[in-house]
Amino acid sequence: MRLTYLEKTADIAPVTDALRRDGAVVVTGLAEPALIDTVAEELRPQLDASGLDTRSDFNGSKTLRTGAVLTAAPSAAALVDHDLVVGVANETLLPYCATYQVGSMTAIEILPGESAQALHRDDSLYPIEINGMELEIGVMWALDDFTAENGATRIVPGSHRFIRSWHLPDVSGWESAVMPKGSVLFYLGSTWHGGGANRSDAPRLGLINTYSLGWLRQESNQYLATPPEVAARFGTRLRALLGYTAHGSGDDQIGKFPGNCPAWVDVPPEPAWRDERGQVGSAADVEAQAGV
Ligand SMILES: O=C(O)CCC(=O)C(=O)O
Repeated sequence: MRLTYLEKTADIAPVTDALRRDGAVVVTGLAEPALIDTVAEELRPQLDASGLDTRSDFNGSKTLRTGAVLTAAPSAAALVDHDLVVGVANETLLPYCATYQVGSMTAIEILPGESAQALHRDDSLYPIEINGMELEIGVMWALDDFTAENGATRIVPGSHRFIRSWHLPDVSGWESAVMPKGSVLFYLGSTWHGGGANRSDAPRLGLINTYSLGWLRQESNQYLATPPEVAARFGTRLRALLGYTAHGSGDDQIGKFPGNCPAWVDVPPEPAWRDERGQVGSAADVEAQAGV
């Protein structure tokens, strides 16, 4: 199985279909180069200040990482809240939740000489697996050209169908998500993937945003990464995505907040994000079933 590449004009349906079928898909050239350059420039000081993490094998010792992306780079809002991303997340996650949320936002710069990151699945954070239910998706924006030499994300197409077992799966079928700057790689939380080795002489910068079911705890605390006074500068949909809204409705809300918060969203802008929880057995249902 090979990764599918779609044009930036692709609709939500073919992207979602390929994501569900293969566990990952690339849409090329989705964001304008000028926007990507601005995001990269805004991230630069925070990335440089972040320093190398020499303690973690997983994060790499020649890799810069920074969260609090929107605080450093407000222009990244256009990527986090992109219509295609939200459309694909709606299709993939809303069957299992009333609202979903940003789980993490991380700019990752793989420097020359870095070795390949261990392949992994992002949803192993959560100690449950429910057949057929995706807990999260990952969305990796290429802020540089991603090449096989500079550490393009490695993806194992089809690996979302691997069963979890005591034994590690055969992940030898990985493929580099080679894509020009401004492209985006979608992958399921259950898909095996990881950063590539950088054997080039230039860094590789990417921005990974994950989106997870709204009743799960966020991987990185977005209320601290983007505090209310910063979040309040962004639109309603993005604030809801950051978690400044409750999951569910009526008596079945999670994360509700009755106080004052400048970023709070009472009703998410997409109605489908908060359907009333189903109740069945009313007189109307009985009549409908009987075809009255
Ligand atoms: O940098 C990349 O291409 C992927 C990084 C990744 O998957 C991770 O750090 O969890």
